[in-house]
Amino acid sequence: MSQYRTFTAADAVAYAQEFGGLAHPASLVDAQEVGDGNLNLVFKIFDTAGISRIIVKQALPYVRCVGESWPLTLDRARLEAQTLVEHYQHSPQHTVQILHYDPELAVMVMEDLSSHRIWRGELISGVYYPQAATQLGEYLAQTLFHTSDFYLHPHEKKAQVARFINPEMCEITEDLFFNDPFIDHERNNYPAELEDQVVALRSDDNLKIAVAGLKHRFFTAAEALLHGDIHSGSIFVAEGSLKSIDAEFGYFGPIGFDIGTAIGNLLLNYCAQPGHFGPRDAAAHREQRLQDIRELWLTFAQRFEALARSETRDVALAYPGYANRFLQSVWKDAIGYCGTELIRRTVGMSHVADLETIEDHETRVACTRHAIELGSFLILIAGKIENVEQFIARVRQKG
Ligand code: SR1
Ligand code: MG
Repeated sequence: MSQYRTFTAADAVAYAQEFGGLAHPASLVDAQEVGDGNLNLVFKIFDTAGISRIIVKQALPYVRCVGESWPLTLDRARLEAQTLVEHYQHSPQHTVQILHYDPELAVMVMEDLSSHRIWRGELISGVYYPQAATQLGEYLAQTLFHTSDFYLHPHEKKAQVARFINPEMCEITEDLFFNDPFIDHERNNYPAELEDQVVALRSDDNLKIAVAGLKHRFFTAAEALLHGDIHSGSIFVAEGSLKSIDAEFGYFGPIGFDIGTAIGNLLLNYCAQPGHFGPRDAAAHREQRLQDIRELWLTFAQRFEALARSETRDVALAYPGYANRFLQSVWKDAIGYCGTELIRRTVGMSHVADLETIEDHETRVACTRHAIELGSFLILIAGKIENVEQFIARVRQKG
């Protein structure tokens, strides 16, 4: 019989006292529930001086933003903790530290990141972290390389794939990214003014065939242990520091999915700029986002290739030139998945604050239209964009 119960603030304090690893656990006295994501409870645990010292996160047995009508596996807490522990081993600077987790209670205790801020909020406010994209590229290279067949023994890799089977969370992605926006679905959510554009997506054969290909690879391509939801709301930043959190969608999938999700969220911020700033600042911020995308991809690709040169254990995969060939396929995947992120965040159910917080309705609709157009364009031409400079040129071409 499961011992699961939903935590109160008092439960969270008691749990942090027991499992937070602090020298003086009795100094933890208070908790505040601060979860603003779609799925979970998140408690900040404060000491007697009112300083937040530790985080207690618990999965609810349903999708928080929808309610009990959408039940969801508690096993996602185990998968999240396991993914973050694994990623921490390979990129401790850029992964939140898990101090303890309990699969029965679907709860984990983790380091407090109050000195950091959620990247999405900073991007919306126009606060630039010039090192963040490089650090994200480094995080992705380290975690994805070291959980791939380049590095893991084939037996270990297969055991890891089994340990990270995550069917229910993958199904959410499979539906929200690759199905809903391309059919008439009740979960979809977009302004009435965009009906013509959305109907056009549904009847574009080339687009739907390309999306089917992306979904097929999401089903089958167990290339590495993905974060699985690495958008700017899953990333904490501070000056010179970046930490990934929220890995409940972690599973072994196509590397381009993580890269494309990250780039897609930078492009969503790019599209939203006219809704938050006047023309000069909006243009400057857009240049920053394009520079972020360049840094992210180049850092990822250079670091992955360097790791492949020095640490590949598989004899065939170590053959000179193969890692570079593989990265070309990752790049094409990433462009396609980036396009699906743009479309699912605008046409589908799960939107982003970059666009949603634009106060002027007409501007919000115009920015959303831009994101959908860019998304479908990128999906369609993914195979023809050879490098990041061509990618940036194509983005500029679309306004
Ligand atoms: C039902 S969950 C909707 C979205 O929220 C999460 O953050 C993921 O991005 C998911 O697709
Ligand atoms: Mg999340």
